[in-house]
Amino acid sequence: RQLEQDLRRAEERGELQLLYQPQAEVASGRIRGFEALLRWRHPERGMIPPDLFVPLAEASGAIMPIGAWVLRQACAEAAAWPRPLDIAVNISPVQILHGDLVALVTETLRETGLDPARLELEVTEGVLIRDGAQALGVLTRLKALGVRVAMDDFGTGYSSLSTLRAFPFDKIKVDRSFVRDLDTSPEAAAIVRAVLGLGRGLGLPVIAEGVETEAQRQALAAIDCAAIQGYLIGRPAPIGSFGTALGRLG
Ligand code: G
Ligand code: G
Ligand code: MN
Ligand code: NA
Repeated sequence: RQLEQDLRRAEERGELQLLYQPQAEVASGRIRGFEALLRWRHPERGMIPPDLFVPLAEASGAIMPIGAWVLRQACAEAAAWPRPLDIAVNISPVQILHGDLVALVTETLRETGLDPARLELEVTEGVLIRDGAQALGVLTRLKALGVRVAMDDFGTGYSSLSTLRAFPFDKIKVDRSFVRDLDTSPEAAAIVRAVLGLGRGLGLPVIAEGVETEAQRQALAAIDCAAIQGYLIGRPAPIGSFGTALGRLG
């Protein structure tokens, strides 16, 4: 309860922070973009992970101002990068079902001057199941703005295949649970291969999340997975720590 009240004021007190995690091409190692990941530095409790406070914020409605802050902050920072790399932002189902996300994105792109083609919105499939018609309308209008939509945590939901067919996604992010077991479990490897085949068939790029080891990277390269994200490439960190990569690569 106290945490919920603190959360309402976290944004105006400057306690929210975005970390960035690089996304890279497998073959060249070249960084192509970053995913923005939200952190809350609570004055007494220290760093509170999003797994803990995002659900709270969704239940209380605080996710609306917080989500708006995340989008604005990520777009404003990306617009100032020396290279026009992609920026991926996680969107809560609550923002899709209860807010005017299309107006928010429109306004944020206008205010920050970010090229819409650089912005990728990450959506999990729960929202699509809860209210498919509303979600389809929002995603379609978002895409009309020129931004891309990625399906996050792919493979963990109930209806991934039909969801992919029914909604206008631009990218598939393979959940890290499959990547974790890639070099030890033939079943996990078969699933990742199947997702890559699905992506090829649908014309959608696939990125593997949670790549932690060189063995996993090589296993992915061997099955023609083109893009990866994970601790092997870089942990989520303040954008300043990628200064060289930002200036040198892209
Ligand atoms: O950064 P970390 O790996 O701890 O993220 C844990 C979870 O929190 C992930 O599911 C991630 O998608 C989610 N998350 C991180 N940042 C944001 C954000 O800005 N908005 C929303 N809605 N979820 C986020
Ligand atoms: O659900 P989403 O994909 O947005 O979640 C991203 C989360 O995954 C973040 O909390 C991030 O810190 C975490 N993450 C990113 N890379 C790795 C990794 O290589 N291993 C593990 N275990 N977690 C990772
Ligand atoms: Mn994500
Ligand atoms: Na994920």
